[in-house]
Amino acid sequence: MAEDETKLTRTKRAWAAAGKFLTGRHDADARLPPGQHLVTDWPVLDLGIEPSIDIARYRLDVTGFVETRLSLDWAALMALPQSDARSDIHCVTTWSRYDNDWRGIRTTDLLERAGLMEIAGHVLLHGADGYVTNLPLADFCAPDAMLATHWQGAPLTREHGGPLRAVIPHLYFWKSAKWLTRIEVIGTDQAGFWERNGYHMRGDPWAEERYG
Ligand SMILES: Nc1nc2c(c(=O)[nH]1)N[C@H]1C(S)=C(S)[C@@H](COP(=O)(O)O)O[C@H]1N2
Ligand SMILES: [Mo]
Repeated sequence: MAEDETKLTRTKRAWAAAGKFLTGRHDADARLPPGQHLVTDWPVLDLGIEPSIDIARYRLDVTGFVETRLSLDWAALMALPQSDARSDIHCVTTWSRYDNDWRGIRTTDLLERAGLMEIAGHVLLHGADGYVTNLPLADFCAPDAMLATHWQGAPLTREHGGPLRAVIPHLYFWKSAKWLTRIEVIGTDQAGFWERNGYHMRGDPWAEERYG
């Protein structure tokens, strides 16, 4: 697990306490959520450990409240339906980036293979760097939610979470775990890394759910 107390987390907790970036404006119809500004580049944000993942040894595990636990190697992942989806990125640090073309596996196509138990309610997404983030199953199963392998036609780079990252476009981007290695289906909600450090449990950009 990444160390909980760092300069970065202290800064973010202080921002949370001060309500930094909160504008109080709400317009659910606007494409650009309140308090966001557009960028055309793609900033890199993470805890600073960017694991190098060997595809030959890579596995994606699906554990917890599922009917069948999965441990899929790269070939098994590639044998699942491959889909394309275009979506916008909204980062809690106030940048948004429009029209990202993702290719990968729809979260629903993967979860269909595992089957959900009745008590399943949320997921924890685990990254190979020790990062964890939580989200409701309903958000994880949104129609444009992906386990992405490609961005704008090219394999995801390591810095952006390659070989496989989550993309949950309708929530702030901290919910989109990079270097995804495990999807843990849980019952009641449990806080992930940033959620324990002042960020919101859900993170809807249009409701400005930046801080919890
Ligand atoms: N595994 C992992 N995933 C992560 C993070 C991280 O530190 N580790 N940071 C999150 C945060 S805070 C953001 S804003 C996005 C940034 O993704 P990007 O670097 O591709 O822009 O990744 C999210 N996913
Ligand atoms: Mo972020």
